[in-house]
Amino acid sequence: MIKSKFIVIEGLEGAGKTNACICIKNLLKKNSIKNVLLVRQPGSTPIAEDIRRLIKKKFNDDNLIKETELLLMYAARIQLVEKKIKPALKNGIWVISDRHDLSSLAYQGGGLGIPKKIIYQLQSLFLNNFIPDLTVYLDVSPEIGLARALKRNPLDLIESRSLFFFKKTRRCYLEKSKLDKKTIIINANLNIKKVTQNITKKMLNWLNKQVI
Ligand code: Z5A
Repeated sequence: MIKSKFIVIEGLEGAGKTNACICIKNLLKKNSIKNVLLVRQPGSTPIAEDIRRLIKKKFNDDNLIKETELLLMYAARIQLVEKKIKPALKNGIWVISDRHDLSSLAYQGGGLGIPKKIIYQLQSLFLNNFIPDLTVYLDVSPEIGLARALKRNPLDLIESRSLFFFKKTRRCYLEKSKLDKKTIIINANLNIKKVTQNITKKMLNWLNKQVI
């Protein structure tokens, strides 16, 4: 049996993270890995879900300043990591997370311009050396991703930001992903069938390399 792993799916909105999570969960199941926990960030514990609602809400008489937004993302993340992710991994359960700390680096760092060294400090203070075993980054252009997201629902607070914000966010995602040996990059501009095929192929390749 392979030791349980922490797999993270990243990308802009409309990249197809929901589809990727399901595809990977099914692939693990086919390969006899049936104990899998799916989580999302921010969220997936009662407190973290409350933080998620707060972050997404539009206030008429107040707005989140970028530093508050970053700290709330981290608060939700630490709650989830400590309460659910680490205990699951310890009990032999694989974890697939829809987003993790790379989202903070890309959105609050790349997009909002908070100095990356501050985000790395938070990462090292609160996550220590807890890093994903694998990150699957779905690279989509903001134009395509936002058009997909808009078809589904009205845009929330973060989704309503400018195209320039999402271009900066994507640039940061790409820079980091290209440098990280534990990240698989998928072209998510393609149709859903092709994207699913590419995820399956690369995931199988990764899975076959995991030692027992
Ligand atoms: N955020 C942050 O700023 N900092 C952080 O540290 C963290 C998060 C952790 C979370 O909201 C927001 O928080 C997010 C980043 C920020 N905000 N923004 N903007 P969320 O969870 O609601 O948003 P999301 O993570 O971006 O989810 P999403 O919009 O649902 O994206 P998705 O899961 O990648 O998309 P999807 O549901 O799989 O697909 C969207 C639609 O596109 C759907 O109808 C699909 O059928 C369709 N789709 C998907 N793939 C394709 C392809 N390949 N072709 C055609 N159509 C497709």
